Amino acid sequence: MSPTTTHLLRSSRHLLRPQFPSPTRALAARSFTTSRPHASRLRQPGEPTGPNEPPSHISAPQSKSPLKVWPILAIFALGSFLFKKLVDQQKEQAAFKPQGPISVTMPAISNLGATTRTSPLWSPDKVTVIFVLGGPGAGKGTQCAKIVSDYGFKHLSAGDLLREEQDRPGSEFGEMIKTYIKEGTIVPMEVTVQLLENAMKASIEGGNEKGLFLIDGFPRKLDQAHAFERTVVPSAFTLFFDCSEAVMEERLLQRGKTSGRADDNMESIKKRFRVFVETSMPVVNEMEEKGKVVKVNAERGPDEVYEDVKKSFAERGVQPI
Ligand code: UP5
Ligand code: MG
Repeated sequence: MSPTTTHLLRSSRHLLRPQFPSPTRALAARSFTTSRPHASRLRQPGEPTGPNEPPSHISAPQSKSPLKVWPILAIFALGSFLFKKLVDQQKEQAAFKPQGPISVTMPAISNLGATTRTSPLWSPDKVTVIFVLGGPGAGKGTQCAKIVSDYGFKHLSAGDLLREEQDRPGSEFGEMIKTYIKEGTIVPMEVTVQLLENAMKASIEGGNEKGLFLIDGFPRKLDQAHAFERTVVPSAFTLFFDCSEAVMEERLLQRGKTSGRADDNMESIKKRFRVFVETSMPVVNEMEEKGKVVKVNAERGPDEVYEDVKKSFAERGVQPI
């Protein structure tokens, strides 16, 4: 028990003990002894209990005895003490309240370095980036796999990197990424740009000396496009796979039977389509205005689509290895 508690308990015990002034103490003692002889028979209603007590129908004069004040003071003191303890306890609990998901993740995101630079990490002479865009299920991943084997590019899918980070044990972004992907919305760009930069560095250090990258499913929002080109490297151009929603929906539902992807279901697919039109198409449009878009019809079979890809690469001066 703390010294304060001990002290308070001691004072409350002191408060509870009746401290009669001596004449009152004598009176109380006398009342007790003088009422004893009457205790042997039943008192009649209204009969005084002792010689000093008036009958009950005569109202007693207001007592000024401290006997009635001390218990009230004692209760008040104890009450204040308990109230103070309760307030202190609540203050303590508030101080150690665990932080919610937003206050935990957001400062960490704002501390990510990639998007805070004022100039690009690499020059486009040293590192070649081709953005690969298209609606969900347009065939970006399928075509990238073909390009890699013929052209020697390193394929980095922003979606795959996010899913890897989501599943990485101990990731502070895992839960957040999971929610964004399920809802088909765009993960805050600081996370995605940082993941891409890390993967590009690792690839260059691991032997991708030419620095050739296909960045698939990115940028899907204007802020991502601007941040990446400002702080990582300006892109060479964007390869855009043009496909109708009906075709994409059929492909995704088919893939959903075995993919295990949390967003390959009708509800998520609809949301992804909407986000693509509202958020990602403005990126394609802006790139097009700059003359940096290569559009390919993606509604045909994979090989036919790839033939067109090869032609457009040749037109842009990109040669197979
Ligand atoms: N298929 C492919 N081509 C075909 C063809 N020509 N004919 C017939 N079938 C074809 O293909 C999809 C399916 O279609 C496959 O079964 C394939 O065999 C068949 P795929 O090549 O996988 O298409 P792809 O365009 O890559 O579809 P994907 O579903 O991967 O596209 P999304 O853009 O939706 O997915 P991504 O992984 O890029 O992103 C997922 C989520 O991550 C986003 O919704 C978002 O929440 C998040 N995200 C961000 O937040 N930020 C980012 O920067 C990126 C992603
Ligand atoms: Mg893909």
